[in-house]
Amino acid sequence: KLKACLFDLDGVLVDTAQYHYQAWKKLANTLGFDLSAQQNEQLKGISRTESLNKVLAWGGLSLPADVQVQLAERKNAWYVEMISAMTPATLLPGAAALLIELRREGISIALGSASKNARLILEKTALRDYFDAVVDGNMVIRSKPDPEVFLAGAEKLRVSAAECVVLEDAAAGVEAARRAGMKAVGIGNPADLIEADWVVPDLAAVTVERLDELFC
Ligand code: G16
Ligand code: MG
Repeated sequence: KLKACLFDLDGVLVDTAQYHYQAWKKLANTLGFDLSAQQNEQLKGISRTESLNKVLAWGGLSLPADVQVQLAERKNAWYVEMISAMTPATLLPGAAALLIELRREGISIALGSASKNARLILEKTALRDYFDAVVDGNMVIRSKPDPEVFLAGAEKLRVSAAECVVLEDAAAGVEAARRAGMKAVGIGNPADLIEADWVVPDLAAVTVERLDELFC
């Protein structure tokens, strides 16, 4: 039975996946190459360092560690500038309505994000108070597709994995949910999220009743 929902942040509740893409693209462009939307798909849900490693590999670059640190910082500064302009109006369709319905129905809510900027986004969008627990990129060692972030969320909520649904836009996040033994709702294109139990275009299609049906 459904007891808890664990939300990914970027690309599920807020459209920051676009900002990540813009910032990585800008970084790639300054290094003399470009990034495709298909390549960006592979950056979703993975950590900043792992993302940089992929981007540099696509550009055929191998750079010293200190330069890599500077590049990751530069990308993050552009990204933070973009998220700093966010407001409570910048939520994705259906996000607020679903959080309100979950609270009303007594379903616990946790955040399971790979981002080290998650707290800033929650603050800017006034989302923090919806969450009974927050697990972000500062609190886990292994990033998605490792299940650590979601298992830590379930533990904080004191629910078992089998009672949880994860809402994720990234293939790596859907895989993390499956490996945690949780149901996974994919947000986005079914072709990118083949491992999900159910794929929807956005949270507007999700209700507590539909989530309950995943457990039948
Ligand atoms: C997000 C994004 C990833 C990003 C990661 C780290 O995770 O999907 O693309 O690389 O966070 O973000 P930061 O550089 O802000 O620490 P999620 O799990 O919220 O989708
Ligand atoms: Mg995401």
